[in-house]
Amino acid sequence: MSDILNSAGSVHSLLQSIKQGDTRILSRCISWVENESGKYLDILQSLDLDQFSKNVIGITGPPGAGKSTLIDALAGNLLGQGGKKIAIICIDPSSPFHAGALLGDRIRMSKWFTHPDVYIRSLASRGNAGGLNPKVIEITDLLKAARFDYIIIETVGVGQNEVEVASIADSTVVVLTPESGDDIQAMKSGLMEIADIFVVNKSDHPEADNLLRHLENAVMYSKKEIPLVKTIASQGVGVETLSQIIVRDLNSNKDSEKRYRLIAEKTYQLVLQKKMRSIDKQALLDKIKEGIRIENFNMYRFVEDF
Ligand SMILES: Nc1nc2c(ncn2[C@@H]2O[C@H](COP(=O)(O)OP(=O)(O)OP(=O)(O)O)[C@@H](O)[C@H]2O)c(=O)[nH]1
Ligand SMILES: [Mg+2]
Repeated sequence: MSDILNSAGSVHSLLQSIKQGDTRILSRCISWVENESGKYLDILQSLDLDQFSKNVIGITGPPGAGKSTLIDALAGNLLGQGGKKIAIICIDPSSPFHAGALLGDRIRMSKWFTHPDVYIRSLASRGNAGGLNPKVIEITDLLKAARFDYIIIETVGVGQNEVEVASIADSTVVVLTPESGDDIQAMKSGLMEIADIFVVNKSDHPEADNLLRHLENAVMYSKKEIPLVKTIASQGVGVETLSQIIVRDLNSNKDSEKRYRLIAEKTYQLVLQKKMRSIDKQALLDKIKEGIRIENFNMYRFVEDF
């Protein structure tokens, strides 16, 4: 492996290895992307992906809704179809540190960690406020290059992160529980916009039917059709149905306009990242000092000229 990783001009062979399922090389390339080191840019620029293929599943919802438990069961179901390879990305907002993020999900999804057809990668989120990992777009594309049949991304939150994950996922599953009532009220219109599928998990809870009715009502007034699925993730109940609905949603011929918007949104995020990188704070400070020294400094004129 070290030969391929170290020698010059071997981006092609790296990508070949990734395509052939070499997860050690895949992991290394993901780390390069995360750290913007090694051949990361060459690799990304050599990707040859079908922008219209759909296999990215976003699973989002409030903390503790049962997302990981659901993914665990879902992975079992999808693998049961035979011959499928699954990648799971968990984005953990509770810890900005990698080790912490990894440990939490390693415990929850322990049974898949050694499965040859499952690849799990935990990513830290941007910081304590949550949000997606800034490299998740690129990492998802590497996983696509690695020819996973399904790429499942777990993110926490009712709020901004959900909107973000919807811009990466081909099918967004919003997991709610009877416990998350207040959040839903606050987010209703936003949730309708991003959800392709609603899951009412913990439906063993006595209030579950209330939530279901509430959502049914909301969905009736929404512009698009959003399937609702009741699950008890911890017992595997409803998982088969959910799995079928997700696969159907991925295979459906949704309007191509949405595809273009999705690609535009991802490109926008990448452009934003690139622009941010080009801002050198020390240079900014020096320029401000200079500006204040020689003229009547105005921050707004300065920003326009920057
Ligand atoms: N009663 C009940 N408990 C469940 C169900 N699904 C998951 N749980 C439990 O809920 C707790 C949280 O589950 P997780 O799968 O870790 O939830 P999560 O949404 O991934 O949590 P975070 O990643 O921390 O946001 C665990 O103790 C699960 O066993 C369910 O359907 N019914
Ligand atoms: Mg989780």
